[in-house]
Amino acid sequence: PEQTNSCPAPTRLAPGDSVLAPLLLLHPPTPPALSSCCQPDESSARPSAPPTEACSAVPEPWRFDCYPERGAIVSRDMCESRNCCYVPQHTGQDGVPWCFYPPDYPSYSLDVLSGDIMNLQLEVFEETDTRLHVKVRAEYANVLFLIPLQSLTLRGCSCILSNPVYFGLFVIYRRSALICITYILFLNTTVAPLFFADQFLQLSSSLPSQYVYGLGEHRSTFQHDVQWNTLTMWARDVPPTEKTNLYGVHPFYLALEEGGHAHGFFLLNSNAMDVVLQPAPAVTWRTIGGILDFYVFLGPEPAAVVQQYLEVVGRPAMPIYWALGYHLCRWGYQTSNATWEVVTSMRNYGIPQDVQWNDIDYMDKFLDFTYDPVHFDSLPELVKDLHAHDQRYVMILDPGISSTQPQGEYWPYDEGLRRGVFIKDAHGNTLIGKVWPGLTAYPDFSDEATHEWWFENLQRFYKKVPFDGLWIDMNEPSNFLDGSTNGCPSNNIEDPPYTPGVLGGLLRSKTVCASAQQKLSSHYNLHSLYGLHEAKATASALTRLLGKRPFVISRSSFPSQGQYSGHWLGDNRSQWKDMVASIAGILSFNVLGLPLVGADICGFSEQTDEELCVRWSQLGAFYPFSRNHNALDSKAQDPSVFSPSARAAMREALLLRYSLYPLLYTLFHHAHAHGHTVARPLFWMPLFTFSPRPQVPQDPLTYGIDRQFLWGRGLLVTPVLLPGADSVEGYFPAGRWYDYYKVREQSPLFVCIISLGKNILLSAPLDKINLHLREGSIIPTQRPNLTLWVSSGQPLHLLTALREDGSAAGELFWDDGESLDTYENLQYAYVLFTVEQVASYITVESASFYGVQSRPEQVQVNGQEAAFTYKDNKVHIPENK
Ligand code: MIG
Repeated sequence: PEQTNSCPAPTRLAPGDSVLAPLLLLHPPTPPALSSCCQPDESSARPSAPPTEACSAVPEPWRFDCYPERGAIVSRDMCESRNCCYVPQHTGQDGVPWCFYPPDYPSYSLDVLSGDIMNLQLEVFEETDTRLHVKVRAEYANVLFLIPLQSLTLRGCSCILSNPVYFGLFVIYRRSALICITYILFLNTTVAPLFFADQFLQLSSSLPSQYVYGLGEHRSTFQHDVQWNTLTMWARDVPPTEKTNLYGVHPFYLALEEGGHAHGFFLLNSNAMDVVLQPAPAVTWRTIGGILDFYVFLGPEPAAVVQQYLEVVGRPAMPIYWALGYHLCRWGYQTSNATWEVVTSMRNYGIPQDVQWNDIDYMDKFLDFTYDPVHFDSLPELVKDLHAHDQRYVMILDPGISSTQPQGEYWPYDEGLRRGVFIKDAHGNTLIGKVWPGLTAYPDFSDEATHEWWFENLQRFYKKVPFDGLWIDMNEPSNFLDGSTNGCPSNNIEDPPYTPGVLGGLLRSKTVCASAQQKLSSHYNLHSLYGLHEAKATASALTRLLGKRPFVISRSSFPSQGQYSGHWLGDNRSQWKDMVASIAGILSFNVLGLPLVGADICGFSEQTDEELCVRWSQLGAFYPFSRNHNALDSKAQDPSVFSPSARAAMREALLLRYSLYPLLYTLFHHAHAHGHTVARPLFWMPLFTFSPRPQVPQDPLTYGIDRQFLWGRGLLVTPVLLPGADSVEGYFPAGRWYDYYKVREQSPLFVCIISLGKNILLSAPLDKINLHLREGSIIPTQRPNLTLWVSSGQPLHLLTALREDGSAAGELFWDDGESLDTYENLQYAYVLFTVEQVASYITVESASFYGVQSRPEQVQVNGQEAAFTYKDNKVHIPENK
């Protein structure tokens, strides 16, 4: 308690204050005895095992793993040498640790640890009414790597804790003040010991429920499993596999509480880590570097949690309009003419396509910034032709720069070497790995000088091939070797005392050495930031080059990525289960601030089949980022290769997407301007600006749904995810849901489902994806075209789904679709639509518009030129006989 004197009292609330507020307590539960963990030198004093009865009394869900080393077969001796409880489990009880911390953890030790830190500095900032920021670090330690992130510090306190005191840390309650005040515990870090050593930092906390989301990048259901589930984070090139670290790292979760309130937790840490979920429910963060720097977001609505998170890491960029069109890609086009043929047959069949892509096939010997002069000789003309049809061209770039070209013949390497832009090994020599072009050096994107070099490379290549956007792959960074051609040194960085459960067992597995040196820090700290730094360099180069919003799609990602790029979910397979998993992936990345996300439509590896590809194209038409992509040896799967009926179904789905573009674009605006999500789970409730009460999810049956999703608040997508089906069951939360097609056709027949919250069987023939409009929404649509080219000025059409009381609302954000910062520079139109009452007929007789700066050349009503008057900045359209 003495140590907490400089901290402010728990947040004071004014009487009758209905704002939910945190209560922060610094809370050492019982004065703990000095542990051997604090005294690593006194290892001669053999610790004593905790009493057996006390150990057995710890409920299984609450056993916190004291021997997390993967694959370790833990004996009693090993366990008790850490002063932990040893209770072996019967087989079949998977996951319950045999070796766990004793209930009051009076003492424990982790024998493999060195560099235990004795004095810690704890800083607690109440940065906003809904955001706490806590930093625990070594006192006066400024040598540690800190991830630079901007955020505003409003109020705070700082205190020094010495080791015996930092066992507990704190608990956070939510004050719930309806009739009488209750406190709901939602975070309690006193449930297990806290560790703070050089290469081992661990914090556990209880969770308020098993409803936990986020924690990317993983192949899992949207709601994470809390049955002893370890989610390891360390950027890795591997086809999406369950329980495996994947391409991106996002140590942020959103959790629901009793009653539907939500909070978020973000550990700002880039080191390899395990995040363990267990059925208590509880979470353990176990990282091997940096500091414990975390944020707690108080919601209380799920949407507000994401908003609050994005205030810290940055909101997603506003995409250029064509990013929302249909993208076609494959690995293995062989030639530019073969690529061109696909584009042509798509046009001939009248199937929408905005963007054509090329994979590494286009490169000369797989060298970045070159194209194959033989097989891709017509590439510049293809790009010209695309532009002439209002279409765009995107090509892949890998980070690996060939280091074996004859001197003077490959500028990217020669110049890169001259400027020192490549990652160095522990001895300061250029680190050499191996990727597609053979031996390669890796640009160090943590260095601004590398950004300039990258830009100049792009500028030179652009003169040959005027691309429109870039696809950055292999940026974990991926390496066909482990470490480098020279291996890696053996030391604590390469082989830390504790290695999280990374695939391959070693940090250097299929990447560069952890001990490699980058400008900002060692690769050990920067590894998972590689994709973020590359995306930043790429987006800024594109902006300089084209003067428009940059289009970048990145495989690896880290918090704040959305500011620079979108993401695709990597090397999935042409299987139904991969299609199912894509929805969870898309929902997760929306929560993580990367709404521009999609999976490879029809599947990447393996062979797709027509039915799967039709169903996938229907679902993919509702991915925020919609791209069909295929692996090298798989047979063609673009819409043009299928039977007339399959082709027609795919075309229909894409036309549907294109007709919904005004809605999709508006949703991206809200993501960019306000931190909203684009694709949402069914439990998400809208944030109403003037709502008196928080809109919290009320229907627990929706909490686990990830086979359906929403676009915005109003459009429900219910895809078929099984072969041979002509119907699909979907869940309809309470309210009215209007069949989209019947609304569109202005069908006089029954169009709406009035649900009390139930599963409903829907007809779903192969040419149809079910769509429903939630009551109260107005969505702007447009007549679809084969591209999204904004200036084509397709007419808009509003679809309105009234509530029972006759009200509905919606909006449209519209601008030129490509200029930078139109929102920030006020170069946009924002239109709100509202309907207040039921009326069978509304005839607008006349209309007046005030504040029109100059006399318009023409005014149209329902597409017809109309008579009007203009006077005193007022346009008046008189009654039209
Ligand atoms: O080692 O560029 O995830 O989309 O087609 C494989 C070839 C490299 C992996 C990407 C995939 C791409 C492929 N790339």
